[in-house]
Amino acid sequence: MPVQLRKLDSNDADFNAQLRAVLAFEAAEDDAIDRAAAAILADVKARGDAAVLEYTNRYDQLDAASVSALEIRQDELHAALAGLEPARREALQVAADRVRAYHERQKQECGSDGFLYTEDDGTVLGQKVTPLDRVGIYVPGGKAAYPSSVLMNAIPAHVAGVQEIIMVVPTPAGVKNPLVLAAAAIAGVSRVFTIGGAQAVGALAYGTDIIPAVDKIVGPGNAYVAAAKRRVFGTVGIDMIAGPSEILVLCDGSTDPDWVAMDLFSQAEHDELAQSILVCPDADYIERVQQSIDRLLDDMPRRDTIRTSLADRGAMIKVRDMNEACEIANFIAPEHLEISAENPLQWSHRIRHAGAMFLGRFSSESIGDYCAGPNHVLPTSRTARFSSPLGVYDFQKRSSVIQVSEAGARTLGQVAAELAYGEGLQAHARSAEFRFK
Ligand code: HSO
Ligand code: ZN
Repeated sequence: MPVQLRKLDSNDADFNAQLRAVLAFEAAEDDAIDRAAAAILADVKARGDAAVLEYTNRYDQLDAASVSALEIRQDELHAALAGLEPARREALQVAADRVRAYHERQKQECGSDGFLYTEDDGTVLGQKVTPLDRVGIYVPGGKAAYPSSVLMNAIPAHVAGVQEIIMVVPTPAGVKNPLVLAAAAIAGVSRVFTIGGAQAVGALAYGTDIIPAVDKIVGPGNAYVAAAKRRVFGTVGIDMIAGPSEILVLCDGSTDPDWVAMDLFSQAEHDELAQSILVCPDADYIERVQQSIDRLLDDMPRRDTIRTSLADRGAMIKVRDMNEACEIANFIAPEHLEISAENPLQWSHRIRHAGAMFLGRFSSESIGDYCAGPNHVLPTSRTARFSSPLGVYDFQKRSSVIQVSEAGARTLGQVAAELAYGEGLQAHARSAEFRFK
């Protein structure tokens, strides 16, 4: 059964409205789910391990005797790694090494050392960068259990210098994913618990006797996990609430249309709600990509998911030229942007908003998903306008450093006191004045 993607043309009078309709996505904020998550969190906060154990046994069909029994020890993680088929083990190792190398570079170049400078009168000012002490990584256990995401979440934390990385992964009916365990072994995860859902988020946020409270929780999860993460934000940090994954391909018409079709599939196979869009100035080429889609789709094991995603959320947009294609990309601010063109660098200079840019026809998003090195946890749903890929900086924080010299206490103290009187804050003013009067 073929699938027709929606076709848009930037020349149409109501193009902007059509484009907004394509992009519209209402995150299902379900009150019932939010209330259920809130109740579980409150129970975990009140009863700790007993509540975590009850929910886990109930929802994951287990009969563990204690939360300790839900911990997977390091030797089991390493056994999972050793048990992998050699080619897969090697691939996992190569991916981990490349992700680590990229994030090491990010650590060096994003100011992890902070700074200090001294003013003429001896006052010293600076910024100190420190890693978080302990973070939690949520790994989904259902249809979207991605070992590559274990690497992408844990490695930057490890590179940032986080001392303890606690991973949680639900194991319905006790089924453990060996590749997920192996990835945890490679990525430097400290402890793993087979718990999930809102109860896992609660355990990580509040801590129990057995599960240590963390400072930040990262990683994707289902609607209950998302609701629980929203609710514990403030008690702990969170990374983001990710929406469905997206790809935008800007193509000048010079790439094999089969390649582009498969790139659109690669995002669509994640989820019925995933979004794949092609933007191209050449109407004939758009038609050829549609033909490739028709020819290639039936061979895909996940064709049903791909078909639904492309039919409901996919689009092909005919534009005047590549300049206009870049403007549309900036408006969409896609999670993944492929610039499949003869001179991708030239066009990339025009792009301001994209989670990750894949330049040139050889850069498939899938290579970035696994092993190019940059992180695959990226801002979705147009949030690339204001946020960045998950990185080492998400596992660090900054403290300001102020050391006022005796001379500085006079000059700066006068300024401070003047402003404090202006705000009616006598103690502030006197506190500054004591040091020079
Ligand atoms: N494209 C996904 C990441 C992923 N793909 C994991 C395969 N495995 C979101 O960026
Ligand atoms: Zn992917």
